[in-house]
Amino acid sequence: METMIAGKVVADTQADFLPLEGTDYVEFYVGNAKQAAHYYMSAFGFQALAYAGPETGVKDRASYVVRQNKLTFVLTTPIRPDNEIADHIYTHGDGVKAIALRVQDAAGSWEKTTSRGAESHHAPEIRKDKDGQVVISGIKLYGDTVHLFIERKDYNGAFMPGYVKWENPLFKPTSTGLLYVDHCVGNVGWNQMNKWVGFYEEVMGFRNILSFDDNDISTEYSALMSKVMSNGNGFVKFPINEPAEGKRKSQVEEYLEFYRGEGVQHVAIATADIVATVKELMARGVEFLRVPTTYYDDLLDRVGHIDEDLEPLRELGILVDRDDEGYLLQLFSKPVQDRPTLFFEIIQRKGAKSFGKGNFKALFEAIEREQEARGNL
Ligand code: TYF
Ligand code: FE
Repeated sequence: METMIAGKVVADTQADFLPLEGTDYVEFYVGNAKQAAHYYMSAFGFQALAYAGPETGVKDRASYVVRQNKLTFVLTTPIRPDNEIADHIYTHGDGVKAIALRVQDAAGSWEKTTSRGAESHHAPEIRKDKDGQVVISGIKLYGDTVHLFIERKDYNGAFMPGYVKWENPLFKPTSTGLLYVDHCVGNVGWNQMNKWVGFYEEVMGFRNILSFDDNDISTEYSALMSKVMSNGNGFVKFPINEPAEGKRKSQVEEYLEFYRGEGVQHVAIATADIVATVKELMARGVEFLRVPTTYYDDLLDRVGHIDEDLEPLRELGILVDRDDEGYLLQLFSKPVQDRPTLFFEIIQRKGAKSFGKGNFKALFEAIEREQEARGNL
């Protein structure tokens, strides 16, 4: 069998022992899930989907599930101080707890990964209701983050057993065109990148498709290193960043300090029309990083012909980069909570399978201006 990796045809050395169908959902632990759900609906254009909480027999938490196209977010908050969710938000603030991956066999996925060295989060658990069954298992990732394996072969309910359908016919914000998770990036500690690269290779059967060292990703001041891990079919990609020594504090160090440990740095979300999506997000109050307008002076010399008009890109601050296979457009939000931790990337791929290396310098300088304004550079 042959597989495309970063545009090159390579022979498969082994069959994919952990077939992943994509990201099932991302679960956030937050201080106020009712209000967070409202933010993702009103600002990002998600729809209400399902709810679990005291009214449905769950006594220690409330979870709101929102969905837009193939993108599903679960916003969970503790409603007591003495549980793992409360501890998580006390330490980390709002952030990503779980990246849930869709599989055909949640028990097998757990058995294979734990036998290859993953630490269990929880053994396979069958959840049933009148709409069918879902099997969930989980393994531990960097920091307090986890991967869940979700098997929902014949489940016909709103989300999964334990949740009830949740809707409000009076509040159905229009979509902003967000489609699915393109990639999720983790920030890990000093000298920890290769440990997690090894985890994805050995435990999950992923491959390292791209690497950036501190020479690629270094501004005048701070630095980081990054390796992109991809599963066999390329549906699931996890770049891993670690801080590197620079003149001043790396953005990854700032994250580690405020998140109090390793965790998810950004979730990149695909759109088919980044100009329309970003316009809509901005009009609803989502804040984005801005590069200087000089970025656009020589943009077309750098990336060649693009289908989009330059003017809206300049106006919105959208970044463009090209690789061997095509180009991509991307833009990064400011952190979505008061700690300088999690943010979102909006990405439109037009053939490119890379991550915007040509934008790193302009992007990281924009991030450093924010770090400086926070007094954290
Ligand atoms: O996912 C990526 O690799 C790109 C680039 O702190 C990037 O989005 C890498 C590190 C970072 C911000 C963006
Ligand atoms: Fe990214």
